[in-house]
Amino acid sequence: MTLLPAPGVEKATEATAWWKTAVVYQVYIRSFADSDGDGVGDINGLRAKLPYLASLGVDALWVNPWYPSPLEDGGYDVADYRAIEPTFGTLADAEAFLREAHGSDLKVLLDIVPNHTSAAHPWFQAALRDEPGARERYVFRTGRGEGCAEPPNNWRSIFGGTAWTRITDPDGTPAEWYLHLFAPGQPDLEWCNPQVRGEFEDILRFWFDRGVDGFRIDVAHGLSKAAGLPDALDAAPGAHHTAPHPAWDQDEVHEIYRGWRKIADCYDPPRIFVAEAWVASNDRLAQYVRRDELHTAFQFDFLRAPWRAQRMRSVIDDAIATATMVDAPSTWVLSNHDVVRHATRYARSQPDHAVESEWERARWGDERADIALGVKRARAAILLALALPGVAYLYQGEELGLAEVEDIPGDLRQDPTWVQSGHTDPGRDGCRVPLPWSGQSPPFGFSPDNAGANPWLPQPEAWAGLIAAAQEGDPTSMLALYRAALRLRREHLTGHGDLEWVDSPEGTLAFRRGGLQCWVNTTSAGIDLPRGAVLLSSSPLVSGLLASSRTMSQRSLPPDTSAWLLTRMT
Ligand code: ISL
Repeated sequence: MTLLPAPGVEKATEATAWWKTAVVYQVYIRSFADSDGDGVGDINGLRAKLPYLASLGVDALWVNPWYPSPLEDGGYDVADYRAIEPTFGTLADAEAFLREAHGSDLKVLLDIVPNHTSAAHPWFQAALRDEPGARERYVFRTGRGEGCAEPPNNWRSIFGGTAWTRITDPDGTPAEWYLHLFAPGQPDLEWCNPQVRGEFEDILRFWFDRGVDGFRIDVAHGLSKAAGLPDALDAAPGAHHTAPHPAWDQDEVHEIYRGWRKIADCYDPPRIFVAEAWVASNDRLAQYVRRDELHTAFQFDFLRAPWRAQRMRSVIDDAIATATMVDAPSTWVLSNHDVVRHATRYARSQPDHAVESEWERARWGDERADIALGVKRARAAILLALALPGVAYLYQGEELGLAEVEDIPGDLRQDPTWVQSGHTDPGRDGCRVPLPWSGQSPPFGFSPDNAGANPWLPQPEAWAGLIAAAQEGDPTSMLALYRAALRLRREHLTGHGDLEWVDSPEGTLAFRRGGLQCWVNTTSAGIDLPRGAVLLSSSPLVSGLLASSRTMSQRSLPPDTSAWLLTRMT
């Protein structure tokens, strides 16, 4: 690869850049495919599935953290940013994977975790030993109250409990507290320290030099904290999704990303970023994707929208307006490794407010899930997401129609949320269960036959009906729907930027992009569709005779169904 002498050369081709219209498939590597039979997914398992991913029709893969890690938080606790977790493989395996993915025309995004390291990282170990300057790379503070026995402020960990842990000096005396916005095994880094900045810029180059096409930035809104670490007005985890909070979304963070952008622009082709930033408003989100900062940022309002046309429409309008303001593409996500799978979110009554996963999980015990309904809506939702302008992210297993696994026994749960919430929130394991590829019983081809270990989370027996191998040959399967939608999106939608709403009855959505119309029915009654060739529908359409004519047939769009129609260009 060559380094360009002058950043900015890429601007000429930016209008058609791949990352503006891509469909990105998220690989949660631990649960994707296990090549060596230890019950944990790995890089060689992923390599073996590249033909599957290429034939699905996606443009890029985002691989969740694969670095050495105690795996206290599924790899988001990184002990070494320039190597591979032995359970997942070797650096040579990673390099082979990058070559092979590129050979299959797939770009690769990695996950960078700059807000915190693992407590096992040599920097934190040096900090515990109180080596000179080592504690300045993290956020250590003296406690409050008598004997400094109270945490330095009222911030809460996202996983539950206080965000501070007190250490003891080598002689056993209680000493300072360190900040961890997530698990105690994930100490927050001090981004005012130039050593921290230099280290991460070097890590970016390490992977860019190996051909990685970009990074998803974990907790991109967390790196800078308000000076003096003041108490939060509302300390509840997640409160900052709707209001300012001194731990999150501070203005100083943008300078960091301006530096990162310069590095990415020095490569040919330029490398790209997508920010995971949970912030209080779209205006705040737009700041992350200004022209000299990051390329894209996840827009989570769509993922949090209930299955209600009016709410979805306003979320879509807001997201597009914000992205347009800063000339960035919108990003559409229905599921990821942190939220309840959408086939399950849509399987219960739909509230009239944004759906947070904690809220969703809290009602598992009270309301039965109608998974058939959830899956029907999930089929309709993907036709909506893939018809929208911008980038779409798919989460592994949604193309098989997997629902959340709600009944994992407590003693097998691994997400720190489960323990840190005092066993009140089951956490995120239910969307991370290893994929079912083939066969009639666990491990469903996830691990080789005669594997020495069970999958790291138990798979439901009922997944026998959802294995990829069976869906391959079934034109009515979820997999077939995804394949068809991805092919038709390439043929009819790439390059048609704007969305234009079309009048449609209450409880439905209809819009035009280029020559295609997308119709979505979230009501419980069928609606008439306009004329035009039906390219694809998420469930079978109903045909009947028009009341006004004995010959002309009228198609009706059933409840919880979407359709793509080919209509005349206007
Ligand atoms: O609101 C939040 C914090 O601002 C959370 O939703 C947070 O953004 C989210 O939990 C961050 O997730 C990412 O970082 C975590 C890891 O556990 C998740 O899996 C990852 O996606 C810590 O690294």
